[in-house]
Amino acid sequence: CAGGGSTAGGGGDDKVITVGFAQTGSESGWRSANTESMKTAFSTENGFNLIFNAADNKPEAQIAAVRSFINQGVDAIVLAPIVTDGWDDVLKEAKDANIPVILEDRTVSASEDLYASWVGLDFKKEGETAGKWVAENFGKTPTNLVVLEGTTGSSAATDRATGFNDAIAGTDITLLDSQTGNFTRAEGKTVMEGFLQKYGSQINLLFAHNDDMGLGALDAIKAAGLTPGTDIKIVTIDAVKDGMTALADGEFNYIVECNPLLGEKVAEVVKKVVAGESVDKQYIVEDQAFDQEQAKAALPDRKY
Ligand code: GYE
Repeated sequence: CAGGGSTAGGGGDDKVITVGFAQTGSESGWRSANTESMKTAFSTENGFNLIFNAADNKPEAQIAAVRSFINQGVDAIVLAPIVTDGWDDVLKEAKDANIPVILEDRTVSASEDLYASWVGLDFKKEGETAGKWVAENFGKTPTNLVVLEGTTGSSAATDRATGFNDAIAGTDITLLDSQTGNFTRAEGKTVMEGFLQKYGSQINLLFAHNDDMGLGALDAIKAAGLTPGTDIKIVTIDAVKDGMTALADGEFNYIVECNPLLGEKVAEVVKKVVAGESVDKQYIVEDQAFDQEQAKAALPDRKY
């Protein structure tokens, strides 16, 4: 391309790329950080025209958003699928219209031929890391566990549950109850209230599929006169600032990170796909994990 840099920023190609991004909604701190990362990466300065849609975690609304992107004739569609199933038809429609689809964050059960690439996280490994820590610390004494699950049917919830359950198999940990809190603080609180009414101080351990549900549960635990982090140990996933603060303050006991800053990588993949260059079928971003001391050390530099 002649005289690179004719557009502002590092866009390279002169042609603006119109991208429809179908986000899940705004259920959590992780999601806010992810949306911001995507909007920054898909900026005008970077050569994009971004059409953003958040579906309020309603799968039908998200399918409708993707269909509307197809009708608008966008250059590419980025999809953070709320649930795994139900994508075959609309992804086929995108393919027939020659519009490439790039998945970010969660994945789908549809055939791999129906999307160009997936930029995401190893949710099963996240669950496993949480489960291993729990097994090491509580696996040899009788321990009663409750679980706050993420959105039912999402790859994040399904795979985290699988990884966690595999890791605690054969330990002295007993699962009292497991219910969805839809990745939100409000539902995390309500479901935990229900658990506490039913099982009271029998509960020794809470595994929440994300920080926000764990943070909601803190209110319920305190209202029941119990001390989070001590009477009930708490393990979560994400490592957003509020979660890390609860961990550093001793109210959580362990957090497995899930990196929401995927925007730059997704934008790079979209540019390649639109340019007809080959890309990998999946890019998995690495996560770490934190105990209370590690959270104290990491907190000052936390970006989200
Ligand atoms: O853990 C949760 C969010 O899909 C990884 O969705 C994402 C999850 C994340 O709402 O906080």
